[in-house]
Amino acid sequence: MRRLTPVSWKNVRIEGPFWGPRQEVNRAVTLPIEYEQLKKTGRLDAWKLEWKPGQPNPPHHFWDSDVAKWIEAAAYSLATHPDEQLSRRVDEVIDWIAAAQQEDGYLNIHFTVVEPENRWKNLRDMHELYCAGHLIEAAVAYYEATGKRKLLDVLCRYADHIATVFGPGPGQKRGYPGHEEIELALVKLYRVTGKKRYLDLAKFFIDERGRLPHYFDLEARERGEDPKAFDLGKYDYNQSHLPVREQTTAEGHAVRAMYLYSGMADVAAETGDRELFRACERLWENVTERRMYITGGVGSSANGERFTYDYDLPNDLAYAETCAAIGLVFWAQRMLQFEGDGRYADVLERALYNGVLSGVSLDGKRFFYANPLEVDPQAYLCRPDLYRPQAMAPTRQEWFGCACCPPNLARLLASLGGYVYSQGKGELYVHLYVGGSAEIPLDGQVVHLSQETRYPWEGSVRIALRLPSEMRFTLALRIPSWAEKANLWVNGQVVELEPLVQRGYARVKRLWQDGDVVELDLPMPVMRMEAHPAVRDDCGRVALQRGPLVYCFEEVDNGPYLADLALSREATLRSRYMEDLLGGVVVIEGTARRRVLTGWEHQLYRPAWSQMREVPFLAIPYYAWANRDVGEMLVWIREV
Ligand code: FUB
Ligand code: ZN
Repeated sequence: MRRLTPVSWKNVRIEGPFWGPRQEVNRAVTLPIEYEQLKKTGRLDAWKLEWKPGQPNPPHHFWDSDVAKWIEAAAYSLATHPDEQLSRRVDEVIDWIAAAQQEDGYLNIHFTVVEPENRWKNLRDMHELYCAGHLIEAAVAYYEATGKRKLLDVLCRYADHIATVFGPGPGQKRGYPGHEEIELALVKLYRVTGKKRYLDLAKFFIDERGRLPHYFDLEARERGEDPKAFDLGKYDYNQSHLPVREQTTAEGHAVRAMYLYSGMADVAAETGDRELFRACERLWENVTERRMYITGGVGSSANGERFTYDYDLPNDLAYAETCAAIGLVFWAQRMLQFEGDGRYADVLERALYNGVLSGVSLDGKRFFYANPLEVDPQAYLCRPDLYRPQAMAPTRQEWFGCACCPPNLARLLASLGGYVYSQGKGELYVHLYVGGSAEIPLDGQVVHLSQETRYPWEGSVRIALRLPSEMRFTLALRIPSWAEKANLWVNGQVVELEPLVQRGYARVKRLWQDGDVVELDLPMPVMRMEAHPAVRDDCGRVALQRGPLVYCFEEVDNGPYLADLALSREATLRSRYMEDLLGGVVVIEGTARRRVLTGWEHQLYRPAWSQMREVPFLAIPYYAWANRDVGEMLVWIREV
């Protein structure tokens, strides 16, 4: 049922001018910083299980996951950039993790030292299966990157233990995680070990969710609690309000939803379950057609970090957690493999270049948790009732009490190579235009492919093929939905593109020769984007987009009161590469209108007589905002 397989991150080297330096900053700056934070906050030492009741800083119930994500990120990085110190650090942490495993295979810091009597008693809130999932992902990645089995063996034992506790058999619990994650992790474990019991367990967790009698009610009663006292609302918070196949709208906590849908797509792919895949498609349509920001951010509300209702996409109160945009990338990548349908790659790219990348500063040292599309720093300072402290700060933070986003970013950036290509029978797909090279197994041979490009600043891409012998296959090149009038050349000869494009890819089928060169040009004019009229916060406004990048206005370039800026429909919009700005970015310039600021002393309101004046404006890529002075920021600008 799934036609394509992603080419592993191990086989892809990223070297181009945009992502190359970012991966290097991730490796050389972000990973060491995160290690220090994990150490400083007690997350690493916690594995030694030395904490005793009464001592300060008890290990939190999902600290395990922060460390696991860091190991996973380190693994991807080590696969392409050997690093002695990093490797030693990871091995040491793995030794602690292995030593923390209990006799029966159980492995969780909090429930070993803080409340051992409560193991598996509160799946709804306590993240045991979530932590297990992240540890499994780390183990699989580290094994694949280095060939070292220690962590993998530990996690296989733990997964085997979990498979004895949960399942449909007599004496087993028919539970499932309150925070999804383990489902997709178990599919990875199945793929690397070939052991079907892991796939069966993933499927079990997915199919049990939302069934009646409701497991979270049963376990709450067993704890002596009233299930109705659950303070996060109804069970749509954790997507257990209905069996997953009956769900048609994305509800609840956005990160949980993204991980669940990713796991559903994985299980559908492995089992050929069309009904489950159709459920994914319906949810996809709901998210991307009604509940997603133009940046690929999802989860509009800080209250429950969750989805709300169709077209509710406030800009200033947007939560759009970095982890949720990352989760959307995971899900999109999985959906893309079924049919090679470019609409999934379009969303993947939108989220990656905007809602994900905004999560980390250019120097790799600071992080956003929430990713709003409009900011007035004063509002954050004075309205703690509306803006969640730290998580919604208008400046990136060094770390968070709840530190899910920084290591999530690190693992996505380090594994980016795994999102660029897919291969299927007689088909090689290029989803993302990223400079570098790849060794791609195809029909029993290895295709060596290299990409040269300045994407996303320029839309021209040169792809060179090195083949062991001539090979017939289809090279499917993504034509992003924003790209009109693309041009294609093979060995310098123009190829008519239109007849080749299906579902967002130009499918070039031929007998390829060693040394063949393909050139693609994707013109990148500045586009004014509008939102569906039901998105009330964007009515009468436009957002600027060029290529995959969404742009924003910052106070440091445009002065204060950004909401007063208005763009006329006729305004000429020019783009220009500025090497010295923000590490080198293409900016968008032009003139906008704003009111003349005279005569306002001692007045709050007056009859409308203000003159408008033309002012130059400068917009920068959204991902790069908040890397200079603290100030206002705006994505959707008024249109006149
Ligand atoms: O609950 C674990 C993680 O912390 C979630 O994925 C994030 O949304 C944050 O709540
Ligand atoms: Zn997060």
